[in-house]
Amino acid sequence: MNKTNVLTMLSLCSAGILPAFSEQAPKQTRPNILYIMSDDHAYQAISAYGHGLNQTPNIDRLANEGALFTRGFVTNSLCAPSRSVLLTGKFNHLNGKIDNRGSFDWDQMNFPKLLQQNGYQTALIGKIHLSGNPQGFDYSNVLPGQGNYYNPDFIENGVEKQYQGYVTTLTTQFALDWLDKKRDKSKPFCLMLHEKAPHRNWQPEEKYLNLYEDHDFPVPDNYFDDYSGRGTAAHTQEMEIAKYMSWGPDLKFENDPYTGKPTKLMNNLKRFNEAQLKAWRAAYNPRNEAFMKNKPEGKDLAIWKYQRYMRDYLRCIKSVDDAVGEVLDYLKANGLDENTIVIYTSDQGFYLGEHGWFDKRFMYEESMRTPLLVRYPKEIKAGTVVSALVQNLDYAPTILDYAGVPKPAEMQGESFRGLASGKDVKNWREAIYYHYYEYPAEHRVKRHYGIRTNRFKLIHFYYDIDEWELYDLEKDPHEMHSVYNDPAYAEVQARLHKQLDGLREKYKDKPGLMETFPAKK
Ligand code: SGN
Ligand code: CA
Repeated sequence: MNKTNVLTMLSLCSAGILPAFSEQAPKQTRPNILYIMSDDHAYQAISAYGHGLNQTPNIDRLANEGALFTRGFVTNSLCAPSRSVLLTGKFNHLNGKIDNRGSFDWDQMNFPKLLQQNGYQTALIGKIHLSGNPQGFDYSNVLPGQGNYYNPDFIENGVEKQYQGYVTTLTTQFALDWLDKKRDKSKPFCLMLHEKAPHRNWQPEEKYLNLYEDHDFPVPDNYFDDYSGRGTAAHTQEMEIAKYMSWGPDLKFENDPYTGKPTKLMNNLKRFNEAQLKAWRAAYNPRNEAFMKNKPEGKDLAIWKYQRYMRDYLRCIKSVDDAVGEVLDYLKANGLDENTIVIYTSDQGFYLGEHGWFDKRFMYEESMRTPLLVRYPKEIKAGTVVSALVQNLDYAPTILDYAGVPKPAEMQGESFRGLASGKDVKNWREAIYYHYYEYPAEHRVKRHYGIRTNRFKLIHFYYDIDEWELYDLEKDPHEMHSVYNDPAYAEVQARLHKQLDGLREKYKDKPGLMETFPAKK
């Protein structure tokens, strides 16, 4: 190749038109990527984050041997929108998937497509919750919609089939099977392993049905929050454990303890085989009978519900943690652990009783934040802690960066590769942008957008209200008291408004743009 040809090749590579690396390039220069994401896994329920609720020794391995991000956030705390941001590196107002309803445009650019074009083998296994056939994957085996915990259907490369077994175990098995037998081992891989658990309504694996039964979890200090100090949105949500958990699928009663009528739990249990049903009833029936004998009331009942929720939720996480251990062991046993970047995250955070809530959606901390742990021994020192503001918007650019593939101009996130390897990254962002749209809908969390800096959070609730909230996270980490219009914060407020306008402009989220996606009543 002469000099001009080399230069042409280089410029075509950097424009993303030609593969960034030729097929002959030494394989070890291109790392594998194992992206593990669970559904609704709160950072409070990962022991590496230090909340002391439960133990997740396998997920913790990623933090002990790699980096733990303490300020990882999503741009919209809901499943399908979060996944669309992950794939495209673009905010929802530009990738079109603003809420869980409506279709997703798979024809648009996504990072697995770019990896594929650059010689990677790609696979998507587990929950994706985006309608249509996944694009960008050499292999896909996904749950339809939300999927089921027991004996679920999977759609393998477009063909749907029911499998016997527990969803977390099956998803992990399919992932190991692809790694071991189905992929082209001459190419680097990007495997997206998406666990359904611990999504509502928290059906534990048979072997964990009794785990934590004798353990009482600490009740958050603001469990009996009365929402004073905040605006309409916090008062009108439908996320309170005490009020909105169903006796059937959520709290596991086959008959309503007050009316005696059959609950909807049986709909869920229809997929169970006899042995599974037997194990399930052996676990829940005696507990439910004990409840019937001594029905708690008022605050005691609210705490009882919290305990049942936490036990089931954390049981589901136990299986997820096992799964992470299995894949990490596989990488190690097969000599893949040094050259594979392992990422663990969730599609958003979750309330574990804070403000009395379950679910997510709000820009308040527990749902806007999400766990993020990254292991890559070649670049990331064991025990690294990153406190810079990062978002799921950054995942696609980061993965492309590690793979040596140029980031397309339309991607809005930034690579956090430098932060993970402990570099002092100059000019890293000082604020992040959030926008939630799914209203009116289940849980009735009003539409809102806002900005979060290291210390402050400014939120605008809109659509059928027009209210602002401002939090000083240093003085009020649990967001109990909005200081919007408090004269002591006048300067901060003005600055945040300006910064928010700047972010909306930077990310091209124009006032009124969301009206192009009319809310369904
Ligand atoms: C289901 C749940 C909701 C949850 C949404 C979205 N209800 O509808 O509690 O908010 O999913 O979750 S359930 O009774 O059917 O479980 S998401 O993670 O997919 O966005
Ligand atoms: Ca989710």
